[in-house]
Parts: sequence; structure tokens; C-alpha cells
Amino acid sequence: MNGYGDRLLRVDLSIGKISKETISDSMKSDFLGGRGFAVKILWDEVKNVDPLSDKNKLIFAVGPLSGQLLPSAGKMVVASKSPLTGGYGDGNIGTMASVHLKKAGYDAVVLEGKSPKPCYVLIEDENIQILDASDLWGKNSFEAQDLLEKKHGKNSGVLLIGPGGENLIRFATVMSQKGRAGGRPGMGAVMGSKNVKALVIKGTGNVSNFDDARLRDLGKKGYDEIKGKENYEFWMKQGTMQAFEWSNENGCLPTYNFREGVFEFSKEMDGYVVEKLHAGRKGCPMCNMQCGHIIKDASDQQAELDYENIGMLGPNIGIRSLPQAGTLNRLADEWGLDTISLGSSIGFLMEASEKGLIPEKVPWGDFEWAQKLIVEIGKGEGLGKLVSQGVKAAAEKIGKGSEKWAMHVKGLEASAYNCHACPGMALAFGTCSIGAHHKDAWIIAWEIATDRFSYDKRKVEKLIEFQRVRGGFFESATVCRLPWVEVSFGLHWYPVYLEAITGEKRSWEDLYQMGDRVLNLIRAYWKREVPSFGRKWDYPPDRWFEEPQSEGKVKGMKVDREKYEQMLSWYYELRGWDQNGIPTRETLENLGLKEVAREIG
Ligand code: PTT
Ligand code: SF4
Repeated sequence: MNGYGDRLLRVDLSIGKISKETISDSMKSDFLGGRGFAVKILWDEVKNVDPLSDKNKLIFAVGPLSGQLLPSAGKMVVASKSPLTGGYGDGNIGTMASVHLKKAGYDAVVLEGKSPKPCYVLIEDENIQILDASDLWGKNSFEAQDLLEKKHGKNSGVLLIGPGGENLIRFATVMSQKGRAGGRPGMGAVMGSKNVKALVIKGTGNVSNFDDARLRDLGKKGYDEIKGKENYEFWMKQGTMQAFEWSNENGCLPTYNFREGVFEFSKEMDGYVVEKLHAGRKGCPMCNMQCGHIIKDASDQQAELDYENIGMLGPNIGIRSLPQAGTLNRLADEWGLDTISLGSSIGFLMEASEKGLIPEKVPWGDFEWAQKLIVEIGKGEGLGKLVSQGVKAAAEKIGKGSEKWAMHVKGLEASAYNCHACPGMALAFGTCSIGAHHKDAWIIAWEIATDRFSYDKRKVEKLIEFQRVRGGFFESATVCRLPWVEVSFGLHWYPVYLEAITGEKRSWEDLYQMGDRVLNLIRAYWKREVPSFGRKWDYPPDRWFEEPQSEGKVKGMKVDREKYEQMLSWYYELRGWDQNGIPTRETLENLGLKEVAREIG
């Protein structure tokens, strides 16, 4: 089919076997690419295995839009059975590797087995090699990136892990280009468990599109439209850090382990401070909205900032200086650890210390402790060991009520939005397909702008609409959603792009259905892999139900449990799931997933 390489590259690391397989037409039309391909492969091939064993598989997948000369199209999905949650896990990373994989003519790479010694995989069009990585093992992700670029060229696509991944830390991510990170639920640990330090991809071919000239023209129009958007200029100044002030004003900034939603020092680290300290900008390929804002950090090195990173490694642990939070962000990148889970883990330890549940004195906002803890977590040593499997596991170990403020859903730590007074966002975290991430539905902005405190059915319907577009379409197409989210780039462009690429007309109606197929298959995967999976897995942390915020304009508020239950029940109804949250046979069959229905039935 036009727009695809039509091939899957399989690398069996145990025996060094390389094979190239054809991707079927039905796979492409039913699952589109990226996340859709990843979950289909996991469903078919990864059943009831230990995520860190050689039986698990690590998938890198692009979609028809990835790597094309289109707005923000340099993205790639990295997915696996998650060692952090035990269910489906993925992330969406912006990287030159996406462009190169496309040019090399592959839509997906599946790494399976386990290499007997540290290695990296080199993909140069048809030439695939498994090479020795003993000189790279142990290096941080910046050093290893430099070494690989020196060897294979500055522009090659590099996906790699830091020592966190090597040490199997359950929230280690895959890194790229010194500041892109993907696969929050431990995709870096899966890569480490296979003894793979990196993938280096160099493609030189051309993607065969249905109408290249039209695609070029449409792409140019898209880039021009983005540049002309009202919020474009402001976005270029602050990027995702523009959310910092907004979040604080609305009482949603994660503060002191999500206890509060406003931070007394927020003015010292918001987007305007980024503007003042601005020392450069970076981003993903194919993008004219480059959102990686660089500042000199507290150790006088360059750090690339994002709202989530600064929210979680700033107010959430009481750090009040942007350069200091920048240093923690950079350390996380070097070690290849997810900043969100890291910030949650450090916040958890600080709260545990305050409550006397651990002997160590770890004060809020202590920069020295925070740095020490990142290194200890990356090594899985000292106090860091307690949280190196995530806060859910840590709370299970120390008990004494800490489960209530271990801020996760399904084992994945919540991203940087405090939901005491945002029931819709609480439900978005509760029902996101990988755990508490805003990826599938960032309903919070819509919720605050419309009917913030309601628990009505319209909100649940809106949530599902977001999940279809974000978790279904953007993850499978595989392109960045930020042009649409941040500068209101029209959704109508995407079916038009798809048509110029594949030659096939697809309506949004049809793409919604594809999205539902992907999300239902993910849900079925959870059900199959996690024996106790069901309704009880779809709740945000107790803290948001039980302890009201004590400051800011939503002071005194918390999520109403009964009303949350009602929203969750509506959610299941609208999705065609039973009241335990499992897709019904009818729902699965309507989506063409008959075999799946039989297996989980
Ligand atoms: C994403 C999650 C996010 S979401 C952030 S900041 W964000 C954190 N970034 C990390 C980082 O940096 N270093 C690190 N060591 N860990 C990090 N963990 C966190 O990971 C990211 C952007 C961002 S920045 C967002 S919202 C959007 N996410 C998209 C998405 O999920 N899908 C999609 N189709 N488009 C998206 N566009 C935006 O991409 P995960 P990236 Mg990311 C330094 O990876 O696992 O999906 O988690 O990939 O290239 O860094 O782009 O305010
Ligand atoms: Fe990458 Fe940011 Fe551009 Fe999206 S907006 S493609 S995350 S640089």
C-alpha cells in the first residue's frame, strides 16, 4: 500500500537471526500504524510472559504519516508489555530514527529474545547488523549518543537507553537526541533486559506515496497555516511551559506530591522565566513548532525543559528554582529515566520521610537529596531502590496508608495535573490505556474552560472523543498532536494527508472506528495479561478523593467518589464494556475482533 514500507523487520537477538516480513493490507487498514501495529503484534505474539524476560518483545513502529514532510511528523511509537504495570505500555518519541526507518522501508522493528552480550542494532536500508556495544554499556545516554553519532554520522537516527534501562529500572525510557524520551512504562528497561544499548537507523530510500506533488503542496500549506496561528508566537516563546502559569492559577500544578495544586514559588519557574533564561531551542524532525526550550541549568550545562518535567521535578518535590529543576531534568535524561515517574517517586519519598515512615530525613525542596536520589534510583541502590519499581510497589512495601498517596493508576505514575477539582481529568487518568498519563485525553483544558465541576455524561462523551482522536488516531498515524492541541491546527488536514499518502479516502468516522479498535484491543490485552484486571484498576489515587486541597481557588475541593462511580459506569456503557470494564463480545465483534472476544470471553 502507498505510504508504507510494507515490511516488518524482526531481530531475534538470542540467535542473531534477522528476518523481513510483509505487513498485510488488513493490518494497515484496520490498525493504521504505530500504536495500532504495536498492540496487534503484542496481542498475537506476547502472551503471559514476564516483561523483563527474553520472551517479551520490544516494538518500534511508525505510521503512514510519520517521517513525511508534514507538520510535526517525526514521531515513532515504542511499545512492549510493561515491566512497570504488567499491561500494555508505550510512548511516542520524536526522533530522526522515525524518518530513517521510513526511508529504510520498514514500518516496524520487533526486537525479540536476548542478546548474550551488550549489543546495538544497526539498520542501514537492507543491511542489518547486531554489533558489539561493550564500549557503550554503562555510558549515559548523552555520551552514548555522541559516540554513536561519531561512528555512524551526525544525522543518523539513534534510539538508546541510559544506565537506568541497563539496570532494569521499571520506569526507564528509550531516549533520543539528548532530550527526547519515549515509553514511560519502562520501555527502556525492556531494551536493557535484552542487552540492547541502541538502535542506529540510516535509511536512504524514498517513501512511495500516492501523490507526492500534492502531498508536498498540502504539507507546505499546513506549515504555513501553523505559522499564521494566533498562539504560534507565544508557543515559540514558551512551548509546553506555557501551561505552568495556567496550571498554578487553576490549582492543578502538582505540588508536594500532589497534595496541593498551587505552588508559592511558581513565579520563579514559569514560562516567563524560561523566556528570560532562554538559551536555545530543540525539537523533533519535520516540526516548525520546536518545543524543547533550552536553558543553562544549575550546573551550567544545557537542559531541555518541558512542562511535565518541570512540574514533577519542581513543585511536586518542592524545588523552587528553574535551573535546579533543569539539572534534575538533565540528569533524568542522562540516566534515561522517566521524569514523571521520577518526580512522583522522589515526592513519595519526601512525604514518607515527613511522615516518619522511612528513617532518612529527605526534606521537601532539597536539591542535593534530589540529585542523589536520581543517581540511586538509576542504580537501583540505597534509598532509591525502594522506588525503582515505581510508587505502587514502594507503597506496597512500606504500607501504613502510603497507598493512598502513591500517585499512580495501574502502576503508572500520574503526569503533572492535580485533579482534586478536575473530575473529568481524574477519569481520563483512570481510563488511559497505559496508566495515569494525559496522552490519551488531556480533557483538563476543555473541562476548566467549560463546566469544570460537573460530573455529567457530556463530559464522559467528550473524554471518549478525545481518546479516539489522541489515543487512537494520533498514536497510530503516528504524528505529534501538539499542532492541533496547542495552536488549533485543523483536524480536517489529517484525512486529506492520508489520502495523498495512501490514495484512500478515510473519514473521521472511519478513523474513530479504527481508534476504537486499537483502544479495545489494548483493553483486551490488559484483561488477558493481568488476572485481576477490571473496574478496580480504573480509579485515580485516593488522595484526590479523600484529602481536599488547602490552598488556591479550588481550596477545599476533592473528587466525589460516588459521582466518579457514576461517570465510570457511563464511560463503560458508552464504550460498550460491561460494568467490570471489560469489552463485551458484541463490542469486540463489531470492531472485527471476533478472535479476541473468544480469547477473553
Ligand atoms: C511523554 C512524557 C512527557 S509528555 C514528557 S514532557 W510532555 C516527559 N518528557 C520526558 C523527558 O523529556 N525526559 C525524560 N527523561 N522523561 C520524560 N518523560 C515524560 O514523557 C514529547 C512531546 C510532549 S512533551 C508531549 S506532552 C506530547 N506527547 C505526545 C504523545 O504522547 N503522542 C503524540 N502523538 N504526540 C505527542 N506530542 C508531544 O510530544 P512518552 P518526546 Mg514523549 C526530555 O514519550 O512516553 O509518550 O511520554 O516523546 O519526543 O520527548 O516528545 O509536556
Ligand atoms: Fe516534537 Fe514539540 Fe514539534 Fe511535537 S511540537 S513534533 S514534540 S518539537
